[in-house]
Amino acid sequence: MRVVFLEVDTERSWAVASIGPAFIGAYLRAHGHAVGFVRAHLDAADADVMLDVGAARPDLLGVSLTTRQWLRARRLVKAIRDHLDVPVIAGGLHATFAPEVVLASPGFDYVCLGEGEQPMLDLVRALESGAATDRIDNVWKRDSRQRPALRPPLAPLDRLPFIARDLLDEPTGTVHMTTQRGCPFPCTYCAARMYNELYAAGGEDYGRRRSHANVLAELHGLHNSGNLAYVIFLDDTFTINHSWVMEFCRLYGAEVHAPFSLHARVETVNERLLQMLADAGCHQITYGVESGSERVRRGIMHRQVTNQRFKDVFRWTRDAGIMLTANFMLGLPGETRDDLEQTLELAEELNVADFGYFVFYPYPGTRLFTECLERGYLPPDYLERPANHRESILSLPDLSRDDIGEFYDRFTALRQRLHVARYGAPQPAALATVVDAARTG
Ligand code: B12
Ligand code: SF4
Repeated sequence: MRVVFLEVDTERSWAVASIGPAFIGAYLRAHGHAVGFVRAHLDAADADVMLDVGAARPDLLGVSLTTRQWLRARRLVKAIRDHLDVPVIAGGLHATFAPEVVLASPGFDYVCLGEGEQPMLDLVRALESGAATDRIDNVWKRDSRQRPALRPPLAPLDRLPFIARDLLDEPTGTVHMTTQRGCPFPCTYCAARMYNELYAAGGEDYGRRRSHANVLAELHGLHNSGNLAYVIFLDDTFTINHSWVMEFCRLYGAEVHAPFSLHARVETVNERLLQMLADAGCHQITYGVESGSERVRRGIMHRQVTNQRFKDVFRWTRDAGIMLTANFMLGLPGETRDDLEQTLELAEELNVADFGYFVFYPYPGTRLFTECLERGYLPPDYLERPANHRESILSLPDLSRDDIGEFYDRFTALRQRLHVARYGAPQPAALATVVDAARTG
């Protein structure tokens, strides 16, 4: 059977397509199925995407969904299905946490809840053999009333084939890697951690990490194919489990000679670990700061870290010779103008020239989403509105949309100011959007 994944772009600057299909595609190929890829570039008309999908001859069309991708994906799938008789399955975080909404939209036949490799293979096999498709764990068929059971997370992760990089559309030389799945932290705004909660409800632990040997084997393969200049580790928090990270540093430093970047939480690093990462080739780290108000971080975001910790870790990171990026969020429920002043102050004090700042958007499944829904902060048609990070979708009692917009503009001005102070020139527009596309975690 031939499965085609449709990547739905909603921004020009994303250099990489969704990772989920690259894992699933590799798994399907390893089991003898053909896999294709179509990217709906931002400027592409629906009719052209439809033609591209038709030309790719899918027997099954797969779409990976974040909340940001939902509206365009919905429109495209409807247009495709008006002309093409092909079953469609959606997966990813948005499909997992808003499955009823996805299945109620014309053109979507199945939704995959949670991890997708084995469920997708089971669906492909069932479709191929003409077997029933309404009893596959994790796969929710349209019109079947019962929510499917979840199978346990796939373990060990080393069982998975290396990702199908042709489905990632990554720039030559820059490779994207994940070494783990799941994040153990309790941040209330984060959609990624909800997989942990989803599986924990059934008594399963979603957290897993690949072995060093497995990660290194993938990197060696890329090196041998001449395609390894820079590695971007996409793990939510690369620096969990120090003994894993230290052994990684030793092996990577000795065997792989490509600079790399990663995401970390300040609670999970110390001076020694940062120095080891730098010695191994770590070139850049992105930290989520999110708020400069300890009250907001503790009480609303469930992050216990102090402002002083950010200052210390940022100094250690710089001392180790590693470049820094930081992300901030504005406009959470319960936040006030005073809190936002503190966030701006901390951003200035931390003095990071290239930081990301995002207006808070509540993702389905998260604790803050539920709170916004219950308190009536979300408009009733929230899923009909674009999920963007420049304007607030919420009606908050303590902050108006204009307040949030004002602080967003002040963040833009601060970033320009810090950039000019450091580099002597304003940040080019193209670079600004790349920073903007960074994750919010
Ligand atoms: C890498 C990454 C990116 C990359 C690639 C995006 C991607 N979707 O893979 C880039 C840089 C493009 C990116 C951009 C953005 N990202 Co991002 N990103 C991530 C990150 C850190 C890792 C994703 C990953 O590699 N996962 C590993 C794979 C194996 O897991 P997976 O994607 O969940 O896939 C599995 C299942 O979901 C399922 N599955 C997935 N797709 C499909 C499809 C089918 C057909 C099936 C059957 C199953 C299936 O099977 C997969 C394998 O088991 C996640 C955090 C996270 N842990 O998810 C945030 C995350 C996905 N990003 C997020 C956000 C907010 C953004 C941005 C909006 C940032 C911004 N402010 O501009 C943009 C929007 C991206 C978009 N296309 O809409 C949020 C999304 C929240 C939501 N509910 O929508 C996340 C969860 C971060 C967070 N902490 O909240 N991001
Ligand atoms: S924001 Fe980052 S650290 Fe917090 S739960 Fe999400 S992925 Fe984990």
